Order: sequence, then structure tokens, then C-alpha cells
Amino acid sequence: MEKIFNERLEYLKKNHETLLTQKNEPLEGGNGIIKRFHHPALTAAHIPITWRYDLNESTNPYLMERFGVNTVFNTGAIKWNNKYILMPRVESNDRKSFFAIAESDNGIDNFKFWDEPVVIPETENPDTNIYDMRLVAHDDGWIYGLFCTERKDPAAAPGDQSSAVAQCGIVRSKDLKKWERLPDLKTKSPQQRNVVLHPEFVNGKYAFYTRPQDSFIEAGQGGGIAFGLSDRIIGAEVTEETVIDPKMYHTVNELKNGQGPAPVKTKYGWLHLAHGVRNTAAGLRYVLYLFMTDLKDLTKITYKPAGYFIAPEGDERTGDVSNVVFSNGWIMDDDGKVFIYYASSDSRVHVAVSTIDQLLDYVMNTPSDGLRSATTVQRLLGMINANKAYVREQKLQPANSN
Ligand code: M1P
Repeated sequence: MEKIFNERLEYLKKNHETLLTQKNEPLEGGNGIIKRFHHPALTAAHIPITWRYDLNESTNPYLMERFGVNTVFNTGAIKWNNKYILMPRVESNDRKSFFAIAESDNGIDNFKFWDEPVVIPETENPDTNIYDMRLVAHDDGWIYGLFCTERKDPAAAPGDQSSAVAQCGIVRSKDLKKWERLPDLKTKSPQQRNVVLHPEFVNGKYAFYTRPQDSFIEAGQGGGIAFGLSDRIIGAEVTEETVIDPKMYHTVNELKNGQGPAPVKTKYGWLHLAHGVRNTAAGLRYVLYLFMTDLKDLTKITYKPAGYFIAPEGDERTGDVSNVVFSNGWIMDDDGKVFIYYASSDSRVHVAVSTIDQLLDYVMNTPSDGLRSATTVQRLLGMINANKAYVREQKLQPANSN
């Protein structure tokens, strides 16, 4: 027995070490906007061995897994003490999600979980499930974490064990280790997911991006990314939600959408990353898109490129909930490099790298959705004809001369 135990332990340690020290190289090619990487940045296999195995041979002679982690996905992100910090949704085999922190020196590879998961204090109305953390360093000096708290719907019919109510939980910390739980955000919406705190005060108030929604899955009459203010953060309440980016017929966000991480301030406006959802014969498809809001009027969209910015590709397309990319974390470095952390198919975390200049170029120079096939063709013809003229003028060899 001792042999089995020791062999397994050696194998587990070696594999884990290999994974945690593996270099992640960018994929060749790409679209010139982002660089994707060969490997996911964070997976269930990154979870420490001490979380999964009882390492005492007398109580676990087969060295069997005692705590299974199903997936690690949708991650909050922040740069802290010069480290790239991720706070993903860790889902154990029992379907409960919780948070844990992993850090890396370069934001791309060698992410390693801290020794213990994060303890999120409960309110007097305990959460059944918590997920999708948005980390924000706010002007008031605190680091806030806004997340979804889910509880069984008290109005669920007898026998209905699925209906849930989703609302926004709020925690704050000064060291990312000890978290203080504040009362959940109050809004008029019966369901609330994808709530994000704006990093600056707006007219002396706390500003929130919300997503009013009628039911747990369906946006219903509500839907769209909304904006609202609260006088305070302890007992925060948004009494008026203004939808700034509504769901729209025949777009990537026709069914619903949601703010990703907190927006990033640039000299041209606030840069937002969001997810959009549409229905297909194969189920829901989640993609990411970018838009920009005015520096002074945060409810005014100034740029919104047509279509998606990141869609699931290759292996990203399959997982527990297939055909999904979702992002609730990005980090902008002082040199303008941007690390976009996105999860694929509710199963793993990836990183894509870009720069603020590239993202601004993409957002400000990609036309918005004309909402009809004819306008799409007109847009395409505009570029083809401009290219033809340019090639003629410069006496260049056309890229494809068929
Ligand atoms: O399964 C896809 C995503 O579904 C939800 O997002 P939304 O509220 O926009 O539908 C969330 O549960 C999210 O965690 C999940 O990735």
C-alpha cells in the first residue's frame, strides 16, 4: 500500500510542478487586436494538491481525491504589490462556487494559488452560491469585490428545485486576505447579475453598472447594461437604473448582455469590456465586445464596434457550458499593455494580451453595427474600394490579385 501511496504522491507532485512552471507562448498570427496563448492561464489542475488530497497515508491509503474541483473560470483581476492577481470562480464537484486567489509575476504564466481559498463572510441571509467576482480599486481607498450571490427563490413552486434569485454581494478589503462583507446592493430589479462598481466617485456618489433582469436566465422586459448611483456603499441602493447599452435585435447581444470588469479610463473615454448573448439552435452563444463611454457623461456610448471582439475558438468552444466566452477581469499596466482574462465554456481561464493603443484603435475605428445585411456589405465595399484605390495610387502589387 505504501508503494501505491508514494508513487501516486510523486506523480501528483511532479505533474503539478510541471503545470505551474510551464511557459505559455503566444499563438502565431491572430487579428492584430489581441494575442491569444497556447495554454489556458488557469485550470482546475492548478488547484493545490493539499486542497484535493488528504496526504496522511493512514487516513487515505489509496491517496484518493477527497475534494474534487470541477472547474476554474470567470476571474476577477487586479495588479497588487506588483503581482498579477486573479480571483476566479472555483466550482467544486458539489456544484458550489467559491473564490480563491492565484498570482503570477508576469500575468501570463506560472499562476499559483495562495495556500487557502478566500473566506467570504455571509449576511444574515446566507448565500447558496457565489460567483463572478469583479475587483475594483476604488478612489475611496478600498478594494471592492462585487459578485453574484444566489439563493433559492422563496416563491418557487413546490417541487421546483431550480428557481433562484441572483443579487449583487459586496465585500471589501485592504489586503485581499481579510474581506469585510457589506449588505447586498439593493435595486428595483428582481434579478441582478454582472454588477460592477465604477472606480471613481461620480458627483460624490458610488456608481454602479447593473443588469436589471426579470428572471434568472431570461432578461425579459429588462436587460441591457445599466448605470446608477448610490449615496453610500454600506447599505448601497440604486433607485434609478438607466440602461446605457440595451440588448438589440440581431446583434451579438440580442438576448442579453453584461458589463465585464470595471471600465478603464483612457484619454478618449472609458473603455468597457462586456459579454453579449444570443440564442442559436445549439443553445446560447456568449461572446465579448468592447465599447466606450464619454468621460463626462458615463451614460453616453461614444463608440461601439459592430459584432464581437472575442468569440470562442477551437478548444475554447467546448466545456461545461459550451460556446461561451466570459470576462470579468482585465489589468492595464503603466506601459499600456493590457491583459484580458477570459474564461471559455465555463471551464477554464485564458489570457489575451493587447495594448491600450490597439484597443483604442479597434474601438474608435471599427464602424458600429448598421443592423442590416445591406449596411454590412456597404461597409465591406467601402474598405475594398479604398484598398483598390490605395493599391493603384501606390502602384503596389495587390495582396490577392484574383
Ligand atoms: O454560463 C454562462 C454564464 O452565465 C451567466 O452569465 P449571464 O448572467 O450573463 O447569463 C453566469 O452564470 C456566468 O457565470 C456564466 O459564465
